[in-house]
Amino acid sequence: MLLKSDSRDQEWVRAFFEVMPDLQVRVWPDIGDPSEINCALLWGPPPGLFEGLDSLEVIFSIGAGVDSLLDCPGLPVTVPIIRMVEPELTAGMVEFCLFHVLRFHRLMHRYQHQQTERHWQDLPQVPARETTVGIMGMGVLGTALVKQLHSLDYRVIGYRRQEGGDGTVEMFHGEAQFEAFMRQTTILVLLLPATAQTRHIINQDTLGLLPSGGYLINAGRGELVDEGDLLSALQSGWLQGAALDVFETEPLPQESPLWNHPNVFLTPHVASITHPASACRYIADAIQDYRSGKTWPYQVRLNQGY
Ligand code: NDP
Ligand code: OXD
Repeated sequence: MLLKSDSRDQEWVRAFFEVMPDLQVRVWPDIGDPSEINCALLWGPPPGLFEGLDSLEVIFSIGAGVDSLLDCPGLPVTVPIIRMVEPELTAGMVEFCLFHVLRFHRLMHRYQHQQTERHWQDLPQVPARETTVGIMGMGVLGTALVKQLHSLDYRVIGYRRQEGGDGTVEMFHGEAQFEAFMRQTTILVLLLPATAQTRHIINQDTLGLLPSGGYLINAGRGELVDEGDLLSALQSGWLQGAALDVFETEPLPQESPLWNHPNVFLTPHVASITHPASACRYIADAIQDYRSGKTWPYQVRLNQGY
């Protein structure tokens, strides 16, 4: 196993040892003979990493998102790429989104300003069932979030490319239903991957479809949102607030006006992280299943915008 990690090399090596004690883990860049390597677990691979990996059979992504992997020059396109799906990563993302949904719905951002000004004024308490949370990106993370939002009685709607869904949530699909989805959404949650189709999917025009006074939570990727358009929508008051974990440029540049906006809450791409212990169990199970004839789980569909 070739490991190029997210700066937690030793934690990953220990986790692999617990789950697959016989596995030889070679930590980038000290990888020995590249032709002996048949699996890789990667986050942000540098150009040149794939050189000489002639026996590579599968690539696991440390992250749920595979955009940085797909952008890496020399990526072997015939080798299966497997997305990370593990319970702690999912739980962390659900917590992050839930926290911000509750913050906005219960107007905590406004009470926070009142506290700064030492002046209280009661604000309306709108029942959760009268607040519509719209989720774009109804995959592993979006679907897990729906369950928790429902348990708190929120009205949840979802948007995807094609018709489908498990029937637990009202779904909108395709370009034709996008406007209807946006017009009904009070709190928009982005859990989409960064692809050619999703770049700047949130812009002046699409923000204009939200009802006035809405909110945005972006935990997907920075590329999804045109930050200039987002700022205009916040400054005009069309959007009342935003919680952003991901940005067009990361780390967020010092000069970005987002830092100082009173109703914008920023975190440095930490909405959720992959936990090595459960991730290694996922990888071990996937390898074992594959060897016994099953297909790889969560394989990236390169030709479908994945
Ligand atoms: P999935 O692949 O399971 O879900 C993504 C969903 O997005 C798919 O179900 C797909 O649905 C939908 N989708 C893709 N393109 C479009 C489009 N053009 N329009 C509408 N829907 C689209 O991924 P995960 O749920 O596991 O993760 C989602 C993203 O969250 C990751 O790609 C990553 O960018 C981000 N992430 C961020 C983290 C952070 O810390 N900030 C941590 C983990 C993940 P369909 O095919 O039905 O259209
Ligand atoms: C991921 C991430 O994609 O942390 O998992 O961004």
